[in-house]
Order: sequence, then C-alpha cells, then structure tokens
Amino acid sequence: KILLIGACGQIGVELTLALRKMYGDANVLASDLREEHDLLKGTGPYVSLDVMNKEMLHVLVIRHNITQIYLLAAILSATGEKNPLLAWHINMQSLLNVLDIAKEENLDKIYWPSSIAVFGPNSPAMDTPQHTIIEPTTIYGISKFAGERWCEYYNHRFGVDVRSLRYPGLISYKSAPGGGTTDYAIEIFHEAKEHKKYTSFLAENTYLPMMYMPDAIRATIELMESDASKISVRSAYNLSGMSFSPKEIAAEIKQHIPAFTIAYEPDYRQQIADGWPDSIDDSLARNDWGWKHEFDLSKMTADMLANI
Ligand code: VAH
Repeated sequence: KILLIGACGQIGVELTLALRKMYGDANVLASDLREEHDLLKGTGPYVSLDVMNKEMLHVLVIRHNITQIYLLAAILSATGEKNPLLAWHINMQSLLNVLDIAKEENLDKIYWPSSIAVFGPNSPAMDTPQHTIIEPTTIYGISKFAGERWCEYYNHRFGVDVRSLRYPGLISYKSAPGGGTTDYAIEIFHEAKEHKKYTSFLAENTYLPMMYMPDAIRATIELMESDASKISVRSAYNLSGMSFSPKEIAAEIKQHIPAFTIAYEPDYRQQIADGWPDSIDDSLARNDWGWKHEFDLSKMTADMLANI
C-alpha cells in the first residue's frame, strides 16, 4: 500500500491520481498538511499528516500497512530563499523521517524528488552531465543535493530501495505550483488566456530545462516500476524533456493567441535561474530504464491552452 506525502501539491495531486489508476484507489493513501484538494475528493483515502512529526508518521505507516512512500512535500526555490533555515529544516527532516522509517519497517520502495536546482553556476550549463561539479546556490538546491547524498547513503548502508529524479521545471494545469522559479512558465498560460498579456519575472533569454507534467509523472512511475537491478544511480537521475526561454514560449503562445504580448521585469528569481543549467544530459536514465520524453514546447502549449 502506498502513502503519498504532499498529495495536494503541484506534483502530488497528479501523482496520486496516476498511482490510484494503476494500483487501485484504496491502495494509495494520500496525505498532506493542507485539507484535501478538490481533484482528490472522492478518489480514495485521505489523511491529514505533518511529515515533520516522525512518531505520527511511524504510527500511520504501521496502522495502514504502508509498503511504499512517495515524499513530495518540500519548500521550493523561490520560497526557500525567503526563509532559508525553515526550508532546510522542512526539506531535510521530512526526508530523514521517511528514510529512517523505511529502514525500521523494511518498506519496499521510497520515492523522493530531487531537482536540476542541485546544479549551480560552476556546473556546465549545456547538457549538464549526471556527474559533474555540483555547487547549488539556493537553500532548495542545497537541501536537494544533501538529500541525494542521504538517499544514496541509506541505499548503500541499509539497503533502502529509495529512488529519485532531478526534475526540470514542471508545467501543469491541474494543481497550482508552490513557489518555484520556473513557475513563470505556468503563470504565462493563465495570463495569456485571461488577459492576453504577461509580465515575465525572468529575462527573455533565460533558458531553463523544462518538462510537461504528464512526462514527469510517467518518468516517476517508470522509474519506480523498473527492476532494481537496472537502477545504477541511487542519488537522483538527471531527467530532461525540453529547454526554452520566456521569449520562445511567448512566441509559441502567440501562434494560438495572436494578440498576446509579453513584457519582462526580472526580479530576485532571475539570479536563481541564472545559476541553473540551460539543458540537461539524461542519457543515463535513457540507457538504464528506457526513459524517453514525449512532450515538446509546441505539443505542451497546445495541451495547456486547451485545458486551462
Ligand atoms: C523550482 N519548480 O522552481 C522548482 C524546480 C527546477 C525547478 O525545482 O524551485
């Protein structure tokens, strides 16, 4: 039985729905600090859970016969910079609680997301490789890199089958994002549809690795369904879909909404984005477990505009 922590977040809502489709509604217990997201209501069991309360989490795992945990709760890059110590505490302690309970209860599998935010200004910017200089400059990136080290440690030291992906910026329409630097690429669609204009908080030529949520959900499930013998990375796999700039996504939207215009007013999130790669080399994920993305910028744009 799967416990999903952070089920009301941007990834959590869609991962919960996808896992319920695959394994049956009753076999996926959704949880979050917040009250149940509308899209989850009536689709399966839900509990209120503070992942920072290790005792409560441990009791819940035993009482519900949990065998897998997907931990999606975290403070993202932009929000994290406003309260670094809180972001560090929440991002790290939540993971340590889950890893230690996984070891204590000998859980089958754990999923925990990392991010391309682990890379910094000294990492190669183009086709950033799996193994390279990693000097994150945001607390979010520092916590994700430290988390990767803990995942690899619990795997090698205690045999915990924890798996992870370095997600690019994720774009979706079902659930709001939670304070990320890449969220401009979600806001732009809503603003284009409602007001035919958008003021971007990132400069026009800020290239970032991005991915449409359906690809990210499929990658997560394909990784978790892979035979353990195929997993050669126990920190977190680089994962890539596409890369684009605000200028490029604006041009793509303009093909659907000709009257759309964009302005640029970079804010504090610009320097976060400047430290991140332009594009990612995910050949290890492609070679180890057959990863292949399906959505490019034009296919994603058409789908986003059709659904919001
Ligand atoms: C963020 N959406 O912006 C997240 C993600 C690569 C970006 O980690 O913080």
